[in-house]
Amino acid sequence: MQVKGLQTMSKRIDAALIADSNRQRATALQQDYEALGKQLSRSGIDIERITAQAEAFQIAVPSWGTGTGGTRFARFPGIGEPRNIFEKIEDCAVINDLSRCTARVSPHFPWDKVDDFNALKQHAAAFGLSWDAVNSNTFQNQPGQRHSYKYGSLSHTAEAVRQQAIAHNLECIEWGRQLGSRILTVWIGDGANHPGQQHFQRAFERYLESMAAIYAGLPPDWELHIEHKMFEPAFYATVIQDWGSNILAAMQLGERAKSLVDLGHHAPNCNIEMIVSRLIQFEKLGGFHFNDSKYGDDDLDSGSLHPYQQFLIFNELVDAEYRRQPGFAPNYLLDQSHNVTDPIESLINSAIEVQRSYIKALLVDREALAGYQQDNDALMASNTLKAAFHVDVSPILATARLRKGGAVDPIATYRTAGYRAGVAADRPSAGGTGSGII
Ligand SMILES: [Mn+2]
Repeated sequence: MQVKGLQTMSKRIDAALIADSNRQRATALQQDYEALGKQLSRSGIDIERITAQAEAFQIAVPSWGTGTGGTRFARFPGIGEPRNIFEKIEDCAVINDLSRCTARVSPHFPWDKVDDFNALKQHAAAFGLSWDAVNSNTFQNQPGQRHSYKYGSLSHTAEAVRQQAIAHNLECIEWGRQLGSRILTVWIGDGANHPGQQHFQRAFERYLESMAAIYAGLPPDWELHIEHKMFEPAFYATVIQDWGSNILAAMQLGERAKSLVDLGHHAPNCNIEMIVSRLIQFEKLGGFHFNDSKYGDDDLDSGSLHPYQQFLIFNELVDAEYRRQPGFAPNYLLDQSHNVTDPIESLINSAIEVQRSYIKALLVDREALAGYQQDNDALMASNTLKAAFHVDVSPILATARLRKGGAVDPIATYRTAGYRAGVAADRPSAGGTGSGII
């Protein structure tokens, strides 16, 4: 189906349409960029150096984020939702073509399992995309599965269930290896809904034993990332409940086992940036699942509620980067559930909001901050962070996109292209419930 702005063969957004959209915004952007450049130069900051870092910034998108999510109560499908990993890749290409900071996709198995992984790898490469962390799934039963995960997976009391869950993680590594990934991320739903239901220590011992078997199956250049979550689906206790259990498991398993921080998986008001600092210090920060939340694991768009918290996290990350902290190479991924927005628009927005936090953190006057910390000048230390946070770096982000062939205004350009309506005809609703809350 021919739709304005869409190339019929690949459904990619026409580069000419992006260029035309950019042309309309070029003069205003140039003026804003020059003004910001002058403002930053008064603080001794070269805007070109910052823009180069914006151009280098990358955050992966989750394959499962391209469909409309849902809640525990219902899911309201959007139009033209991708029905399989090949169509998800098409949507991820749109996100990257416009934002130019999301060239990697994180698959979730067995949802994204295919017969020919080489064909999938080539399909993604044709869109300029490669593969991020692979994610296993032992938090729900799959068709034809022999043993149920109703009472757990890697920590289950029954040996046969644990072996089945281990085998699934090992096949995820193999599929990821074929795609060119180098990280396996493991999150389990194991836990208890009732006091007394589970022996805390024995469950954790069984989990560690299972994870050791998975760790032993990692290729030498791979990392194993452990994701904790305070509650859900187990509402009384989860086996990997918090960053404490997480780092204990990572330390027990070995050097290439690291902790993953999902922003929504902590207790309310938790000081996440301090947890990040601790993980950095002990070389156990594997990476992030970025999202935002107000009450729990809400999986809302990154930076939509707590942009200052996200900035403070990046303040720790940039600090570690500048200090050349050993073992510091965290992986960035979005993990969101889009219930009321077009997932493509939310993922574009969110990737840029995370990039924005990174760029603002680069503007912190670290020498001044260290001085205020040394002198116990709490107010000026805080103001030093706020001064960077309050700078509107939008012209830097837009210029970085422009220079890499992306869109100055990605959302407006996406809407002008009419992509969603264009793919809707080829993608009748599958009627499935999918998933998104993990
Ligand atoms: Mn997550």
